[in-house]
Parts: sequence; C-alpha cells; structure tokens
Amino acid sequence: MVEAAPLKESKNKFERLKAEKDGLEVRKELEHFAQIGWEAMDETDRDYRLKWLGIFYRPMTPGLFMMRLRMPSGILTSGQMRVLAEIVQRFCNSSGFQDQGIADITTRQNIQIRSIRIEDLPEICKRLQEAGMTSIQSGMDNVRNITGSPVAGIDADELIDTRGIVRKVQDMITNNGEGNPSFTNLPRKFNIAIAGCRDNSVHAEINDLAFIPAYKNGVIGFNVIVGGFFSAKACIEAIPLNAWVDPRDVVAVCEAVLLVYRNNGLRANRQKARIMYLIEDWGIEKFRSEVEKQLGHSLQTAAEKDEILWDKRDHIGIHSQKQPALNYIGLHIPMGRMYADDMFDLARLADVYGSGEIRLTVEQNVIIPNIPDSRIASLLKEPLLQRFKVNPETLERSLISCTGAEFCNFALVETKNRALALIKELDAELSVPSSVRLHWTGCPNSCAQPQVADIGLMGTKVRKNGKTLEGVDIYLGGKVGKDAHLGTCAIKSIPCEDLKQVLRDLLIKDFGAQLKSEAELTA
Ligand code: SRM
Ligand code: SF4
Repeated sequence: MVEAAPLKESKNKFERLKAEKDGLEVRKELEHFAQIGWEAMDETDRDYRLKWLGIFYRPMTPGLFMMRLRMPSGILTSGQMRVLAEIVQRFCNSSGFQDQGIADITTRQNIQIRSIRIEDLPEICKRLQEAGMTSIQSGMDNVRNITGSPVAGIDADELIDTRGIVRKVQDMITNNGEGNPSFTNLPRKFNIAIAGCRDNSVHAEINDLAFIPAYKNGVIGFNVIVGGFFSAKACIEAIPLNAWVDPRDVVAVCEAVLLVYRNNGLRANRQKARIMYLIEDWGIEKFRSEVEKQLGHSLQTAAEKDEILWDKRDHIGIHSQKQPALNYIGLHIPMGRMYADDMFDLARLADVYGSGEIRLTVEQNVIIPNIPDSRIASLLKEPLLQRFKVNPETLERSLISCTGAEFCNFALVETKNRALALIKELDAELSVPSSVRLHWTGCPNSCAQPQVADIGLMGTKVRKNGKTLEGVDIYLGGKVGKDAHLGTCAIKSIPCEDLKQVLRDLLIKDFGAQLKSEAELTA
C-alpha cells in the first residue's frame, strides 16, 4: 500500500474534515452509529464521512440513507442481484416513506439502493461482503465506479476484453474492497473509464482518466486521455496525454496518475480541484513527465490513431455474441429504476436463460448475456419483458435521467417521473425515424450528462407570469461514439409546463419526427 499524502493546510471545509479524520475511519464505528441512531451521530461523520463507505445522508429523507455500490464494468452475478433484492425488500421499505424499496441503476453502470436506516447498516454491509460486493470509496473525494464495455468478452467485434483490467484497477484503488487510505484523500472525485470496443460505450471523453483501444506496432493497447469532467462551473472534454499503454500497465498508470493528482492537485478551491485544473496549471507536458517520474519509467507516445470507429450502440434488443449460438439481450429499464420483485425476476431470468450473469449499462439498462439461440423465444414470453422491453418506443428507449428532486437536495426539478410521463406522451403522438438520446439532469452538476445527449435537459428555475417555476435549459449537439464531442446549451429557461410543445417542435424540425396522424396519411 502507498503511504497517504501529507495533509496540507487549507481553509477549505472539506480539506479540514479530511485532515481531522480519514473517511474510512467510520467503518469501525458502524455498530456504534447503529446503536445511537442517526440523530445522535456527529454531523460530519453522518453527512460526509459515511460517503467513504458509499453511504449518503439524504436531507430530503432525513434518517433514510442511500447506498452507492461499486460494480466494476457494471457486472454482477444473479446471486449478487438476489442478495441486493433481499436487502431492498427487507431493509429499504421499512420506513413508510415509500411503498417499495428502490434500487436505481446509475449513469456509471452501478446500483444505488435507497431508504436505509442506520440501524440496519451493519447487517447490510455484512450481507454485501459475504456476497463479494462493496460500496467502499464510492462517494466524496474518491474514485467512482470504474466503467468498461458492458459487452466485454461477448462482443464479436471487440478489440480487447477489459473486464479483468477494470477489476484489477478497482482492487488496487480499494485494496480488494478492504479500503485503501492511499486514495481516500484525493482533492476531489475522480472518474476512470476503460473502453475495449469500437463504439466508446463508456463516454471516455467525460472521464478524468480514460483508456481508448489503439494499436501500436501491431499490439492492442490503449491511448490515454485525461482531464474530462462536468461540474456546475465547467464541462470539459478529456485531452490526449500522448501516451500509449500496454494492457499490462493500465493498473500502474492509473496508480501513478492518481498519486500525482493526490500529491499535487489543487485543493484550496473545491470548484477548481478536479485534475484538469492541475493539468491546465502545469501544462500537459509537465503533467505527463510527472506521471512518468511517478511510474519510474517513460511512457510510450500515443498510437497515431485509436480504434473508436463506430457510433455508440445502446445494446437494447437481441444480439449475437462472439460465442457461437449464444446471444445477449438488452432490456430497457425505464429510468433505471428497479424494485425488489424486478431484481429477483432479473436474477431468475439470468439463471434460467443465461449463465447467471447480469450487466448494467451507462444508459441505466440491463444486459443478460449467454442465452442460447434455442432459449430466446421462451425468454421473450416472460412477463417481466412487458415492462423491461427489448423493443421500447423510440424516445423512451434512449431516455436517461438522474435522481432529481425526489431524493437529491441539489435538484432544481423533479426528473425521473416527469421525464417518463412526458416522453410517453411524445412517443404516443410522434413517429420518430431513429433514436434520439434524451438526457434529463436535475441541476448543473450534470449527473445525467446532458452534454453527451442529442437533446439534453438541465433543470433550472424560471420566471413566468411573476411566478418561479421548474424549468429546463436545453442542450443540443452532443455526439457520442466516434468523434465524440460535447453539446452546448442552445435554448434557455423553458418552463416544464411548456416543454412538451418545445420538444415536439424540436423533434419535428431537427430529428425528422412526424405527427403520427400525418405519418399514417403519408404511409
Ligand atoms: Fe453525480 C453529486 C447522483 C453520476 C457529477 N451525484 C451527486 C450527488 C451525490 C449529490 C447528492 O449528495 O445528492 C447525487 C446523489 C443523488 C442520489 O440520491 O442519487 C449524485 N451522480 C449521481 C448518479 C446516481 C446519477 C444517476 O441517477 O445515475 C450517478 C452515480 C454514478 C455512480 O454510480 O457513481 C452520478 N455525477 C455523475 C456524473 C456522470 C458520470 O460520472 O459519467 C457526473 C458528471 C461527470 C463528472 O463527475 O465529471 C456527476 N455529481 C456530479 C457533481 C459535479 C462534480 C464536480 O466536479 O463539481 C456532483 C456535486 C459534487 O460532487 O459536489 C455530484
Ligand atoms: Fe442531483 Fe443534480 Fe446530480 Fe441530478 S444532476 S442527481 S439533481 S446533483
């Protein structure tokens, strides 16, 4: 294990709380917290340090916590899904706050479960550990879930199977899930993505550190990009490090970049603490040479071109795998939201029709791999597929949403329920020739990445007839896959009550949609 960085003096409240006590320390106190209850807890432990264990105090539902897991590449087993379902069923609906426990698939191929009481945390953590799952270091100034291709190892056209690499990077960062003080005091959050397919299914360009498949001297490895991030203040695409990395060196490069960031990242102003600000401060050449110093050897220069050659796929529907006579099926999970019964059912489907494996996508959907040709027809008759569809309506298919005002206190608008209701209405009225990626995010933090969408909607407050209402700013022009780039804000301050008309016009004008009545006439 690498020694933690010396703590520098800083007036920043977050730096102070980290200097006073490492976030991981609260692990030893869980039983104590469970005994005294959330109201008696030290507020800094409760509101901040618990996030080092992936446990989030929710001011919207005081006393009911959210837990963010880690799912490297979004992969879990049916057994793990069942354990999560049991936890959601038993512990996440005991409050009377909502009818059923909730688990949400996140925009980083991950799962968050909700409405947990502090009294139940020790038992929940025990069950997760026994099932080989962890939520450690998934919030605050830690490395978030590491994303990888959701079809790694099964995609006929993949360049490199990244599952093992992603897992090893997570194990290095979390000390195999035990917690790793070397990386618990980064200047800010940190995102890593490792792409192995031809379509950049991980949105590499919006990560602090990303690996993109590229050949050098006939060997497949990765070109490295650094510094991508979104925040309320700025949204910046990652830039090339001018480095090509052999797959065997990815873990070491991640470690070196993290140490350079940990030891040198700007900390005084939290708005300027992401790694891109250090890169801007130093210049990319100095940053690269510091990474080399940390690594103890020089980096190879980047390969001339990378292998991201396709538009991004959404993986929904039935697809042949590289293994003969096997298929993966992508199920659309509206808003990524699952209840305990859904989770039990998904686990059953994975066992009965597949190999007991389940995967999650950054579009908040589920993939069940390894289904023999002969089993597809019966799987398609399963009742769950009436809700989690293989052929959803065009607009609903590509709809993504962050948590929003239901549970997130940063939110300026309600997102998931509103987005789904509105898009269902538009799907009923419009015939849209091809998919339109719609991302709804409740505030400028951009957790649902509106800047990578065809149409991105960012919550805001607007004034209309002397009243303050929930509204959105509209982002257009985001491109994903080959030649990915960020969209920008094109239309400002649309009250949510006027949004349907605005979206309808936009879809007709820019995306070839037709009113269904007219489409039928011209058919
Ligand atoms: Fe996020 C904070 C939810 C992906 C940028 N994000 C939050 C918090 C923790 C705020 C809070 O305490 O309430 C939200 C928790 C709400 C809740 O109860 O669920 C939250 N972020 C999410 C999730 C769940 C959205 C979703 O519905 O899928 C995603 C969890 C991913 C995961 O599994 O780890 C999520 N957040 C993102 C992404 C997208 C990505 O990583 O591709 C971004 C933009 C990319 C980036 O970080 O550069 C993102 N979240 C933020 C930020 C702005 C960061 C900054 O540098 O300023 C915040 C605010 C902060 O950290 O201070 C934030
Ligand atoms: Fe909360 Fe804003 Fe992130 Fe949505 S975008 S989850 S509202 S912080």
